[in-house]
Formats: sequence, C-alpha cells, structure tokens
Amino acid sequence: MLDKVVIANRGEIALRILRACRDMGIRTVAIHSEADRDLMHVGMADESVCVGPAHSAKSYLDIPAIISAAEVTDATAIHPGYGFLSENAEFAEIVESSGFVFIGPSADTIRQMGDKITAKKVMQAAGVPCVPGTTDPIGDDTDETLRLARDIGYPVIVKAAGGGGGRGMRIVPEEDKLIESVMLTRAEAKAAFNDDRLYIEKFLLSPRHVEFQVLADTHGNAIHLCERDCSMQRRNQKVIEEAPAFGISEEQRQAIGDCVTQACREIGYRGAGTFEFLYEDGKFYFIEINTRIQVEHPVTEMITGIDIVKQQLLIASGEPLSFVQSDIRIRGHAIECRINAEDPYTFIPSPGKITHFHCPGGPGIRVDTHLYNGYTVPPYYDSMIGKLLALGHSREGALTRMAGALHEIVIDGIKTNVPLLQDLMRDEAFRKARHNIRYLEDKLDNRSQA
Ligand code: MV4
Repeated sequence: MLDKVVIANRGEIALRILRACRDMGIRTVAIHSEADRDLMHVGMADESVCVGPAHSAKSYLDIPAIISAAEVTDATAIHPGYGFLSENAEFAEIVESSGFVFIGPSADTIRQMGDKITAKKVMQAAGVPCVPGTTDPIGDDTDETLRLARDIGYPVIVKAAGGGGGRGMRIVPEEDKLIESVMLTRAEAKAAFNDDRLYIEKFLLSPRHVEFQVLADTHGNAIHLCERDCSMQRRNQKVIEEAPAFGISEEQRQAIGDCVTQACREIGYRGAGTFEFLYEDGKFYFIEINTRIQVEHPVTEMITGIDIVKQQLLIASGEPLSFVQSDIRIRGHAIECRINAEDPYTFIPSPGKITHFHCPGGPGIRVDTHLYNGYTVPPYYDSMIGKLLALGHSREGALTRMAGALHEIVIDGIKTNVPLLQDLMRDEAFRKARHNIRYLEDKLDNRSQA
C-alpha cells in the first residue's frame, strides 16, 4: 500500500485527494504556491511544502520543485489531480525514474493518447467507433487533401494531432476554404505544440458530449462506470454535467462500454480514464481519451457508489480491482454544477475574499469545495471554486434537489455563476434534456441581443 502521497495540485481536487488518502490511512504532503498557504487542504495535510511563487509555471508546473518536495518528505507516490501536470508524459516519466509511483497511466500511454492521431488509430483498431475522417496525418499535396475532404463530405474540421480539449482545430464549411484553413491550422499547431501533423474529420453540427468513465488495474482487468453527459458547456468549459446520459439504452451502454474496456485491455491502460465521444442521431463517435481524474468524476461516484480517487490509489499500489462489470449497478441520476468565481453573464473572473459562505446540504446533496468563511480566492488560477452535486431517484428528482441547493447556497464577497446555474435549472430545453454542445452559447447570444 502507498505510504505517503504528494498532492501535486490545489483547490477542491487537492482536498478531494487528501480525503481519499485519509480514508485509506495514507499520509499526505500538500505542495502549494506562495499564494496558496491558506488553502484548506494545506492545513489538513500531514506535511506541506511551498514549491514556488504564485505563477503556476514557477510552482504547480515546476517539475524539479515538485520532485524535490517528494524527496525531502520521503514520499512514495505523486497524485497529479487534473490540469497542471496531470497529462504531461515527461512528468510521469520523471516521477517514476526518480523512484516514485505516478498515480495515473504509464508515461507511454499518456504520450500515445496525447497524440490524437495515434489515439484515434489505436481506438479504431480496437473496434471503438470514431468520427469519419483521416487516420493518418495529411501531407502537403493539396490535391490529395482536397480529395480526402471531398470524400469525407463538407463541413469538415481540421484538427492538430497535438491539440485536444478544443485547442488546435478549425471548422471548414466548404471546399474553397480548405487549403487556407489547413495552412493556418498547421502554423498554429507548429507554434503551440511543436508538432504540425493534422487530420481531418467530418464536422458534426450539433452533437452531445458523452463520455465513458473507465477503471483498469495492472492485472488486466478493466471495467466502465457508465457514462456522463457534459453537453452544457461554453467555450470548451463545462458548466453542468450529469450521469447517466439521458436517452442511452442499456444495450448501447453495454456495447460502447464493452468497446472501451476492451481497448483498455489491449493498450494496457492503468488507472482511471475517460473516453470522450460525440453523440449524434443515436450514434457514438470517439474523439479523444483523457488519462486523468476529471472534474466531473463525482456524478459517476454518486450513481455507482464507487470512490474513483480511492480506486486510483488502490490501482497505483498494485491491487486488483475488487469488483467486476456485473457488480456495477447504477442507482438514480446525478447532476453537477460547477461553481465559478466570475460574473454570471460576462464571465469575467471575480477573485477576492469570501465574507460569508453557507454550504447547502440535505439528502442527496454533495459539495466538493475548498471554500470557507474568510478564504480569499486568488486571481492566479482557474476560476472554479467548487462543485455542487445532487442525486435523485430520477433526473427530475435530481433537478429539483439541485434547484433547492442553488437556492440555499450563499457565497458573499465575490461574484459567482450561481445566478446562471439557477437560470439553467429553469430552462425548458435543459429540463427536457434537449440541449447539445451548442445550446448554452446560443442561449447566451440570444440573451445579450435581447
Ligand atoms: C468535434 C466537433 C464536431 N465534429 N469534432 C472540441 C473539443 C475537443 N474535445 C473536440 N471538440 C469538438 N470536436 C467533430 N468531428 C465539435 C467539437 C466541440 C466540442 C466537443 C465537445 C464538447 C464541447 C465542444 C465545443 C465545441 C466544439
């Protein structure tokens, strides 16, 4: 079993990891920046190390500083959380070569899946349904590129192998824009990722974003924990997530679930992971895989009763999974609202001191946050300050509980997006689950025009 874990992150996920360690009797080391001395988990950890100044590049992204912190505290393992170094293959490699356990997949897996062309090729070979398009990088021959796109059919989307999460892509509505788009995207990809390989896909006009959560151990076992819908988003930032995704049949869940777990076994995947799909007209299309714990993991925990962070720790310590696929039972419906320190309609960040915080509660409510009365939200990091979750017997029940909890929550001293979330709980399209990835941006456009 892991003896002592360095938590290489901040905010709510650092606290979430600390709680999982505490449940398992694992000691914790909090690393933090100079701006984060007052984080709740820093005070709760067995030890803490300041790794640098506020700016992330000099603290949460400083690999030597984090490795040093693990060395001086005689730690066993490092949990990267999400964001920061969580999907950095070089970091995973240095963690392991320095003699620590990296809580996540192997550096090779992170590198392979970070290359979206390789990821797609591997998944296609494993039988996972993908968006129609090229499976090899496109070359410099313009006639060949025009032919490939014509075969796929317009509109198409040009994506960079090094991109993902919305970075390095360009929609091409018709043929006369293709070559210019390819050149622009290639130049951007070269500058941003030092990798100018591109691929082309059919552009799906109004899909939903549905993703499967998986767990795979080091003994060849892999299971899935059902799927989540994350379609309520703005500019690639998710706003509301839920599980299970509405309107997915048990047969289809099983079919896609079988594909993704089989793919995990084939590539020797280790730990928690997420297979992202676009879902349109009843069909799933794989786009990318995330090799980290995700912000929205608690909705899956609520409907399955499985502690995913604890499973990450068990897998990293070499334990086989203690359950099989047929042990996984879905109970109810869970919704998560991300609470951000920002203006609810301009989205301008709103850091500052929390003068009063009241945390909602009651049956089926969960709040993952590092907030406390008097805490100051620093201006240097992501504006997400917590997550509010509601579990119901049905989607409607979960929505009702969420509306109640959003009514109850009090965060004074700064602006938050709670008014937008309250508004969305009353939104007809959302209540009827008729939204897709374009819905929120369209709604906000209409609002600002009105
Ligand atoms: C797409 C797409 C439509 N068609 N690919 C954006 C983030 C990255 N994960 C992939 N993305 C998309 N890829 C094809 N072939 C639309 C998006 C997309 C999107 C996907 C999921 C969640 C939010 C999104 C917002 C805008 C665009």
